[in-house]
Amino acid sequence: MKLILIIFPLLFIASCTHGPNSLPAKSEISTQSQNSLNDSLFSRQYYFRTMNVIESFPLTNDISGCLIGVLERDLNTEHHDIKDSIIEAYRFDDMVYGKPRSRRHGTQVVSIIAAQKNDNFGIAGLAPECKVIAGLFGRPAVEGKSRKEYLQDYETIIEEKTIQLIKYLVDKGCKVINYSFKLGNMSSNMFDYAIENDVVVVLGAGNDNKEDIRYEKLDSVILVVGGIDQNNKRWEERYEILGEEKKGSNYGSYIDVVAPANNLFLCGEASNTSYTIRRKGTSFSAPMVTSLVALIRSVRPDLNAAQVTEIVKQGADDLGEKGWDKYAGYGKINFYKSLNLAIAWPEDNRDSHLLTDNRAGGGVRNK
Ligand SMILES: [Ca+2]
Ligand SMILES: [Ca+2]
Repeated sequence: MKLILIIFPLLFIASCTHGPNSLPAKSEISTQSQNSLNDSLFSRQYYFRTMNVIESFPLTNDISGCLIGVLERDLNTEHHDIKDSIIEAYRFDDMVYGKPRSRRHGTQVVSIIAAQKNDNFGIAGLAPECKVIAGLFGRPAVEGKSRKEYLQDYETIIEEKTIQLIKYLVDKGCKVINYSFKLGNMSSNMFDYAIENDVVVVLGAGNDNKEDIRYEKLDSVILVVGGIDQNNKRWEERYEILGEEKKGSNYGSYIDVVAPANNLFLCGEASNTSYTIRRKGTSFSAPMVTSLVALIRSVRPDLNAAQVTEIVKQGADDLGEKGWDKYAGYGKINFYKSLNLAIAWPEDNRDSHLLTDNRAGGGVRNK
């Protein structure tokens, strides 16, 4: 069984200095310290340390954040920790929204990127300096359809809606788009409009603990993110449902980089002050990379998508066998190293600094 626990507001009040009725006044919000943040659950956000995020704070102090697009089913736009970061949530008239459960995944994903930082409350996002536009594809309407017909049509409809949402987010000016869903049988071309318009797309590799060859068709500018655990090993574990089913990060020739995928404390959908604990999956690794891409594009808006993705890979900390490998890609993302690389990236002859897929002494990526 999935270990999903929701901390409802009462429990949250008991565990935090500030409950929902005692939110900090603006004047109480202290300036950011070099080593820590005052968010109540910050001590549980181990990935700020393991991805060198804290060291990178001085590099992004005065940025004007770029726009981030997030594709989701739905989300809780009123959650206290993320509401100020979401400037729009686009919904279709002909899709179904509204069940609280359908808002869980989106709320969690957005909170990794955009939760308010250093506000004495909840968690800190990795890029709250940037604003989010959520493109929400909901669920297809079921009226008049059998379950079989619904399932047959599901991917076709979601693919069509995803293409429309990508165009919407790109035309709105988003510089990076997060897609924390399975590619399934949907076309790898559905991201083409983003690529043609120099927008970086970030995908989670999936949680099936296998090589999923469908990802091999993706354009090389798309970043595919695998998941690791707190010990820098590929995230992998066993659930016991109807016997034994193994779950873990997918892997293969398409993995670009990895980021933490387990034991994550995230905003919840149950109320505007709820949090979910110990969440897991590559759905949450992807928005960590999306956050880094957004910060890079904010400090260097002149760089193109290929250069930005290169900076993410070059700054990564190699894991496992030397060089690129199919489990860790180029390694674990490192905010401090990649943001420093971005700041130092030359303004002219930039393409001459692009890496090929051959790293000295390392493996060769097949994509
Ligand atoms: Ca917060
Ligand atoms: Ca490696």
